[in-house]
Amino acid sequence: MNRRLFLQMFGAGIASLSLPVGASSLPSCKIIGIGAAGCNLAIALRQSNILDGAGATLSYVCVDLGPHSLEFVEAANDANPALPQIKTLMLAPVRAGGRANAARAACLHHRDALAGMLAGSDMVVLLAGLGGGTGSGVTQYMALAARAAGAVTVAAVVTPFDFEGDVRNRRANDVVERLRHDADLVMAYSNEEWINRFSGDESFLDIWDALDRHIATNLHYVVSRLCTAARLTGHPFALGFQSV
Ligand SMILES: Nc1nc2c(ncn2[C@@H]2O[C@H](COP(=O)(O)OP(=O)(O)OP(=O)(O)O)[C@@H](O)[C@H]2O)c(=O)[nH]1
Ligand SMILES: [Mg+2]
Repeated sequence: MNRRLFLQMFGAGIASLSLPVGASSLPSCKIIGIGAAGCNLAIALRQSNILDGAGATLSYVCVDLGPHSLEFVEAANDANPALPQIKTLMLAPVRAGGRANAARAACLHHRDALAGMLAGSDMVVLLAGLGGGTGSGVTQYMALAARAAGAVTVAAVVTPFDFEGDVRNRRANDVVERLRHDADLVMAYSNEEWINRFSGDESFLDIWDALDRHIATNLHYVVSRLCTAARLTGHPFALGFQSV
């Protein structure tokens, strides 16, 4: 992990996280993929099995405003029926089409379904690509809703390439800043910085697959540390990430 990613992962404002779980039960961890990139990340995370040993009871759900990404999720469920099934929730039969406000409005319209989805979760992991409409709008809403539900909230988000333009990049950076206030831990990964690590011989898909694996490995670290501390102490605990 390079220094910048490390700082983004464990950076300013993240002094501690607490998870109110008794010693007798495993904490419940809800993994929520949002929008196209978030659905892809959730599918990859489930496929990797990497969180299975983290010490949490896992459940997966993918949220989008239209059917397209959710159809991929259903196909991934069908392709691997032995793995935990990812539930799907379509917030509205329309696409945000780059409009984060439309995505937030859709969340308000479906607020009861979203609150029901979060109820009883000790930990919520939000996965999304920022810069478009759905990931940007829904992730902000869900961070606040997860906090209101009393869950420790981790947001693992991807920011756009430079070629996607200033509007998308500014929107993504604004959302990252807001998440730093509204979520307990923000893991922000830049597609632009990630692609610059590669020589140029690799395909786009290989590069994104590698990023999926990198995010999954980091999430395993975060979720298992939270769960181990909960198991050992049996009462609310602090992870003690230091602000830098
Ligand atoms: N790492 C990674 N990044 C992705 C992937 N798909 C999209 N992105 C990035 O995520 C950003 C958001 O894209 P989407 O996820 O398609 O957008 P959305 O959240 O569905 O929003 P709208 O469709 O605009 O409502 C893009 O600008 C890309 O930079 C993916 O599979 N992996
Ligand atoms: Mg989309």
